Amino acid sequence: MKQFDTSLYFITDSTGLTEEEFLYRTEEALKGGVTLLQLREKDKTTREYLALAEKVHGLTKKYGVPLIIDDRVDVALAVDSEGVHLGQSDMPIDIARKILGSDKIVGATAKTVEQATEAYAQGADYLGVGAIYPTTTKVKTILTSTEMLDKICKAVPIPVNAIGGLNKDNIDVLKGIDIAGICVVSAIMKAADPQKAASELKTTAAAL
Ligand code: TZP
Ligand code: MG
Repeated sequence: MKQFDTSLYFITDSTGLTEEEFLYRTEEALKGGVTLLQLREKDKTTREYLALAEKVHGLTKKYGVPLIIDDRVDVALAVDSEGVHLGQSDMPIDIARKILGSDKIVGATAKTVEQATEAYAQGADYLGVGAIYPTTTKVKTILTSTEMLDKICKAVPIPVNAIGGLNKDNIDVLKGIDIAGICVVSAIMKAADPQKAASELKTTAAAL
């Protein structure tokens, strides 16, 4: 049975880190209580992505947290991750669903109600919506208003997460919007103490 909790969804970024530091920070985040973890690599070769995914999956299994692989259905299948996350220019959701079957988590990025309802109709299990704030994380994205986030939450019955520039001091703008959780990269990855950052974010997000 597919079970997942998107309340504190941590998306990794290994940019500028040694593998040892990256894995250490990732494990600290897991210790801090992240509920879902996405491995997101944009510049690695397939072989490098696979090797890192195997290592990260070892960590996520230790903490009972589902692993989502960004962009790559083949890498997700190869490491038997719990799911995959697909953007608007990645493999279409319905095709990924066909390949992965009903037990895997398939997440989608949506910036409009139309994209959200289409992703849901094609079998997406959750949506990531943003960027809510400008972000310094390597990403080609445009800002999405909290009004649009609210509309998307009302348009689909699956969990919707907010993403983009979020940290414990600015997520109050999400109050009153029916999100299932928040996705963060820098707020944990670049924190002086990723474990503490994750645990504080979890408390703050839970109070929204
Ligand atoms: N999609 C929209 S914003 C973003 C992605 C992957 C990056 C979020 O990173 P950060 O560091 O939490 O702003
Ligand atoms: Mg993508």
